[in-house]
Amino acid sequence: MPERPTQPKADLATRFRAGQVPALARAISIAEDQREGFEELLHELLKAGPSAGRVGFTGPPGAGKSSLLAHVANAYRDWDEGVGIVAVDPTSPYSGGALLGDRIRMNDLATDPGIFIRSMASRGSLGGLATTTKEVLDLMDAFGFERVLVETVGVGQTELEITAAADTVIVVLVPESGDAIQAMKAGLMEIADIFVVNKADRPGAARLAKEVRQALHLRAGHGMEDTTGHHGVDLTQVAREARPTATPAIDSAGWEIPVLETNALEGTGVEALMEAIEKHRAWLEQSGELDARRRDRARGRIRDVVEREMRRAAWSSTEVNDGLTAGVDRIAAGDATPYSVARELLALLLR
Ligand SMILES: Nc1nc2c(ncn2[C@@H]2O[C@H](COP(=O)(O)OP(=O)(O)O)[C@@H](O)[C@H]2O)c(=O)[nH]1
Ligand SMILES: [Mg+2]
Repeated sequence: MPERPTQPKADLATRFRAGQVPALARAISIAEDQREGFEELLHELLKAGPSAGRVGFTGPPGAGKSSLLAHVANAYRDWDEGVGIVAVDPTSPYSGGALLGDRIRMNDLATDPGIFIRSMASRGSLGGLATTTKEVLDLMDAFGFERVLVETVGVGQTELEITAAADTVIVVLVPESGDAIQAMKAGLMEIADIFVVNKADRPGAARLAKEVRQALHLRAGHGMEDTTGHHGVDLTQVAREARPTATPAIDSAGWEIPVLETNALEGTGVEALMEAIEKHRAWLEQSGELDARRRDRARGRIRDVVEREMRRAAWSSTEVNDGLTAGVDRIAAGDATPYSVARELLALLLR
């Protein structure tokens, strides 16, 4: 049987740059499976650096993240912008356009070539879900989508880490999800650029919005007294000068966090949400915060890749594996401990 011709990498990169969606899908698969040469490929494809507006949606399960995301995606499509979507929430029914059916044109989303949706498996990712998901976001960005949207369930460290790969983080809460204190405990207050209290049609929405505002004010009041911002500037002073009388919910970089109410079934409040996202984008660019966030992300990514490579280098080395086997015997014989064996193996690796 003739051998199936293998696609040379340069070719994939060329097709990717030409905007061919199958090439994006293939690049994502290669990154997800960490196939031979995937880092070479990522290097090649990600040279241009980030340029998309990245928006993250997080919050408890059932809050309406997918529903809101679909509205936002539709709005961008109306502006004729390309949209990449990454869903880490395994319950998000994006495939097949099932989400809310025709009510918000999710069917259009599933067949629209200006939209690319990828669901990430929440388990069993080879490189760690967070790192791989960030790579998928980067690929969608590099592919040329103007907007890249990501949805995660705001519960664990992994999800929070993924959310931090967005420029604008929207935390979606609902009356059922508990009070503002719970959101603070879950670390959601720290990462939110915009708060949305969804299911505004349900009782308790207005009260929750009020609680969130109060919690933000409290944090702004206490948390900012003696903190300095990212750039060593006393932002308390900056914030005071900018708004001498108000006590707004300003975060440590000087952004006033809006708390919005929406009804994702009806689409109520979605317009205000779009405005808030655009306003945040403009603020990110003007304040230098976008640059600061991208630098932070680059730093994190370098660490991720170094750690992943070190792990791979360690456990793919015959010498290290032999040392591991021998070490287990020596521990069993009472001649060593895991610490002494680990030190020897590290010495082998770092010599
Ligand atoms: N009553 C009401 N239901 C909503 C609203 N937004 C979403 N839902 C419903 O809540 C459920 C969960 O929505 P979904 O977007 O999947 O939430 P996710 O888990 O956060 O992505 C679905 O049945 C939606 O139809 C809303 O504003 N009001
Ligand atoms: Mg969802």
